[in-house]
Amino acid sequence: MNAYIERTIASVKQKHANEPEFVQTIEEVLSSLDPLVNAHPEYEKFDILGRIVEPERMFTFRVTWMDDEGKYHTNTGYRCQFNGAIGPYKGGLRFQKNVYPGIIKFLGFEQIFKNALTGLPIGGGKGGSDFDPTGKSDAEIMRFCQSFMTALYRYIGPDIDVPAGDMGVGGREIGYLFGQYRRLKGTFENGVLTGKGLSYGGSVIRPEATGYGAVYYLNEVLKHEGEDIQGKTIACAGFGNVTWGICKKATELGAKVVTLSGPDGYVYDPDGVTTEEKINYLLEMRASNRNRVQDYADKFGVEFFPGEKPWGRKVDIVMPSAMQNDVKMDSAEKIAANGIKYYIEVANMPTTNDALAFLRSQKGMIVAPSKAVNAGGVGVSALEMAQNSERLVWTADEVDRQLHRMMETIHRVSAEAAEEFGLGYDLVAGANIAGFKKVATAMLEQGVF
Ligand code: 2IT
Repeated sequence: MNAYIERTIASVKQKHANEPEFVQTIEEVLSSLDPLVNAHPEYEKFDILGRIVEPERMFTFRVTWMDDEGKYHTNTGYRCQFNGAIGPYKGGLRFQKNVYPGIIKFLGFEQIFKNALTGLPIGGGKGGSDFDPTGKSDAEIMRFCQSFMTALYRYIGPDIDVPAGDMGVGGREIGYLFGQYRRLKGTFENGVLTGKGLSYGGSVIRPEATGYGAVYYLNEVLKHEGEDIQGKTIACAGFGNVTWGICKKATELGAKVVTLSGPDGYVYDPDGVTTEEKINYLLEMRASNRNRVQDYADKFGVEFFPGEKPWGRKVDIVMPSAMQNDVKMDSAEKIAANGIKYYIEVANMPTTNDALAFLRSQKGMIVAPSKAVNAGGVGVSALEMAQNSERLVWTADEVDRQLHRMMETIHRVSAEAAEEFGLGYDLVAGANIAGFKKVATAMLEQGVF
């Protein structure tokens, strides 16, 4: 490997030994960049790698809130403004009890390159809190969001940093966060957040965008292989917003999602999550805050596998769409043994690095990386920002058309970047190279700081 890359990885490993997820993404991205860094000695001269692995700014803040019994609780809030070379920092907020700096940094780092791949002017950022929304009442969620925004509002803005949702943060939370921002600022700056409700500046298709975009990307891969999506079976994970969008679009195109998962296990529905009733039930399951996928099996009379993951199922396409490190070596071996041809990552970093390397080395298997596949979500967030700044509203057809084109372009640009360096149809390396190159160019042109 290029010596400058090796030195950068070694120094991140040493400095962030207690943040394994961050080290993992750094190793994954940087090790793809060998041919690019070899071809660009100016990267080392101006220390692009050393600079890009260091957040421009990252801070924590205190979030104290009152529960329904009048008891006070204090959580930690985070915002990482990782890289602003190509646009205002942009990225979601994650509310989950396991949130700590290593999670925020890995998500922020991935976000830089994902956002660059959208082709739109957005930098990389991420934030969140170790607040656990499970079992909280609506009033508790509101008070938490108000306290969170009270601490954060001075440091964000439509041209500074534009948060959105991620796990634990959906339309309801964005509404409370925006209400508090507006109350504190005294201006109607709705471009400060995306994923808003339609009544105050949200974009149509934003809730569907990540899942729709993932299926559009999948469709490009299938076209490249001369195959049709019609009739294909898909194993998904989770049952949240992203998986919901995949089920909707897959159904529309004649494919079917046959597995869903949760912390309690997975369900197998051989008929697919294809009816309106089933697809809508995913929303109900999420809104119930129970975080149990067994509810789906009970309701629709399908099999539930407690404590298991769906990756041993023989399907046409695997789309891990739940969370980081969901697919480890043991699951990867099952996927390979089943002869599955399409491994399409959806969640941020859903595969451990050893499992990812193993899958990429399988002959005939096509692996697509999440930072490309799930970029339609943040891409439509950028379209929401554009509508807000123009003070107008686009139609669903217009947004969907732009999303579709964006995903085609991301797939093409990734494939071309890999091809340029003689790597063949390597979508993982291609996405890393194309995303990185755009940000590095902007950094070089703006001088050293
Ligand atoms: O991981 C992601 O790209 C998101 N959670 C969406 C970020 C956004 O700004 O819409």
